Amino acid sequence: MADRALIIIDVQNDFCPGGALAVADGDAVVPVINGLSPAFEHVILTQDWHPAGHSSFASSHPGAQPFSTIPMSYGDQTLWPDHCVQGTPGAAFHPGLDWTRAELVLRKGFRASIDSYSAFFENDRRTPTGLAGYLRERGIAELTLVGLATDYCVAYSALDAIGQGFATTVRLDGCRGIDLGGSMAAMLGRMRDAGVTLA
Ligand code: VGL
Ligand code: ZN
Repeated sequence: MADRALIIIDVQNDFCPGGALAVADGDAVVPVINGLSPAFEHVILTQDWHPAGHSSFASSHPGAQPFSTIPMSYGDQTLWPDHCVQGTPGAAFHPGLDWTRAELVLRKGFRASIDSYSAFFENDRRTPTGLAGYLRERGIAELTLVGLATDYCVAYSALDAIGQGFATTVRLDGCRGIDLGGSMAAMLGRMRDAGVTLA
């Protein structure tokens, strides 16, 4: 049987209650993920990791409000409150998350001019992060995704994982969403249609 990996998406303080871009009940995923991870041969984490002044921050665009959308060279980009700034406590993993067994921490969103929701491709949908190659080279074919946020980084990662040929499951009990303008229902539908197993 091919190896299976648990991919833990962005379980960082800024996405948990009290954080800069808090997802409702975000910290509830921590005990669920801690319970799941011992069953996987491979544990991989992603970390949203923006430089100060990142182009996805509303504060970088005079007059723009958080949660509005602006056109960028690579397509529409939602603007967020400043979050997950490199080296800050908000960018650290939730202190209760057990990531002792993690073999890879993949950082994303570190280029100032482009955001990256997916663990596989930046928001231009073309620039790879290297994760697909890493997984293939290590013989990992089955992925289970958990983390924050269901309708952004988890969903875009799951859609790209399927597109890259990985058998992909999202464990919804290990995820929480932002739900901006119906994004939760929309992204659950897109994942289901693409062949992601929603468990
Ligand atoms: C995320 C918005 C901005 C996420 C990251 O982890 O889902 N969402 N940056
Ligand atoms: Zn971000």
